Amino acid sequence: MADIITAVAPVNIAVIKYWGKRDEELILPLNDSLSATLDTNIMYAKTSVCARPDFATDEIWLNGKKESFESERLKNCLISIKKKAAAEKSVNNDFLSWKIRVCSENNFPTAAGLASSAAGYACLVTALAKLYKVNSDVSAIARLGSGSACRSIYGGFVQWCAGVDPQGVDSFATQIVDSSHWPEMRVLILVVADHKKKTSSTDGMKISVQTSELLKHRVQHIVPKRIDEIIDAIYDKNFSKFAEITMKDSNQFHAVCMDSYPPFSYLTDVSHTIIQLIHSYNKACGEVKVAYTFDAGPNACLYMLQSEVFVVISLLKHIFPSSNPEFVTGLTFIPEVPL
Ligand code: 2P0
Repeated sequence: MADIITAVAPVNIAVIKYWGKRDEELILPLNDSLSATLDTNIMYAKTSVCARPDFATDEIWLNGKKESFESERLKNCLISIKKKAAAEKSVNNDFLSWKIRVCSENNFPTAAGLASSAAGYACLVTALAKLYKVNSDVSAIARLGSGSACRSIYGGFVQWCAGVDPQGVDSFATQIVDSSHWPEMRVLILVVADHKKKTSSTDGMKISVQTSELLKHRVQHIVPKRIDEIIDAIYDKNFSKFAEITMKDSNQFHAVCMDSYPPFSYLTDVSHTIIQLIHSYNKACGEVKVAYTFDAGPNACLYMLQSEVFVVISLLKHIFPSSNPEFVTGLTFIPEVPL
């Protein structure tokens, strides 16, 4: 019997956003980005892989549905892992020539701006690395599946360095601190909508790179400074500084979407209500206690310290009475609140 290898990978939520590529094929970004990887207790991808000599073709099932293996991104990940395994001589050549079966599922809405491709490709590459016994860094290979996936390879706070090399040899993820550095940090996910988004991240980025002057300014003059500042805030556990940078970067990313031509928007009225609510809450507290950030979708991710969780959830239940928060305890618990 051939071994079935299973891996689990969490989503990551960027506080300095990746938006825009300098190379579409190699998935090389225009700017560094930085995120926190969430615990695997609620939102994760799970992938099983298996290689056998009697499989005629490579096959993949996503969330129970058979999909084509003809995606360039998928093939690039498999080829790159096999190349690494061959270079490391970690398995024999016969094993490398066998076809594989992949079965992957997410336990959260796919393509609704909840970093599903990040968790999915990080998980696939981790499972393949285990299958082929690759021990070195595989974040650059996860990047070939989906840019943000490289950050889900590591836990804690993770930076994806854009790099300068045209072939991307210096474009990979590194851990800034592990999750034990700031154990009081929490993320609350507010599910505003779970339907598929109209403009995919990949398409949206292309439009922004071609048309947005604000994106050019952001890449050259804003992000490098913000990366340094947020790393200092993380090292110092300075929540209000961390939160201010996080919110400003989310706002600038969505401003870039509106500055693109034709413009597109991922935020809904509910998203905007959440933004105003958090600013009102912070003002009432007299200091910044909660940060919002939105990816390519309307769902809000709120960063806060453990001490704020109870009161913030109470406030959300008051403002959005139909919401039904789920509480899950753990080191970094992530209550999911459908609004
Ligand atoms: C991020 N996003 O840093 C940003 C913020 C969305 C908004 O990374 O084309 O799915 O596969 O590299 O990784 C979403 O982009 O795009 C993303 P591809 P990806 O998390």
